[in-house]
Amino acid sequence: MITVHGRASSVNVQIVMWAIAELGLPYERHDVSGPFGGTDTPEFLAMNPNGLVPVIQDGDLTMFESAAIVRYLGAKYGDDRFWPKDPVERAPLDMWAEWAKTTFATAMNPIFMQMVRTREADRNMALVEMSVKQLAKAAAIADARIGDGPFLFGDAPTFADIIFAHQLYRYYTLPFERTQTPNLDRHYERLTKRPAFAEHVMISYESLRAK
Ligand SMILES: N[C@@H](CCC(=O)N[C@@H](CS)C(=O)NCC(=O)O)C(=O)O
Repeated sequence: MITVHGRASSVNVQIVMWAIAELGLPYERHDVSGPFGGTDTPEFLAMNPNGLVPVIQDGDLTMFESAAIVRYLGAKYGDDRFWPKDPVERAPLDMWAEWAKTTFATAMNPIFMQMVRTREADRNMALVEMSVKQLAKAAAIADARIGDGPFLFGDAPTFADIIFAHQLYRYYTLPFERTQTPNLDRHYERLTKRPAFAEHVMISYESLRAK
């Protein structure tokens, strides 16, 4: 049984929950962080000195950093499609996973922080504009990679898909001008019909909105 500490509305908890669901693993999740608090206790800080979620416990292992957690789950529980054992086969998946975290998500984050977590009067719209431009470039790259898909690497989702596409609910629901990406649009449309994605990623962020 895997224990996940973190609220369902956190995008970094969502990536872990989606991976757990795709892998069909038993879990329990405790609501911690944001309105639930609990990240500044000595017990929590002993698990993650950053005071951030998610944290998982699996047997004697405790770990933080969402993408590292997805890689661990893939290596421990995934089949050879989800987590290729051969480093040469796995390398391109990991390349796209890393790109997703460092390029796509890095452009998404300021848009989310400004449009949801910042009151309208305080928003830095120059930062939003710059991030929207960066994101358009990244989305076009993802669009070309996905093509007919249905996933980044063929017919089944891998750890790279989770690390990339857990951002797509916010990408498609935040109010900003998206570039034309028909393949990515179809990819998202297909994901919305996937129970694990719908349950763990398509979660309203209204409770996070700055008032
Ligand atoms: N790089 C970390 C970032 C973790 C992070 O920033 N978590 C946010 C939620 S998405 C958090 O714990 N914020 C404090 C809070 O919600 O109280 C990861 O990927 O796990």
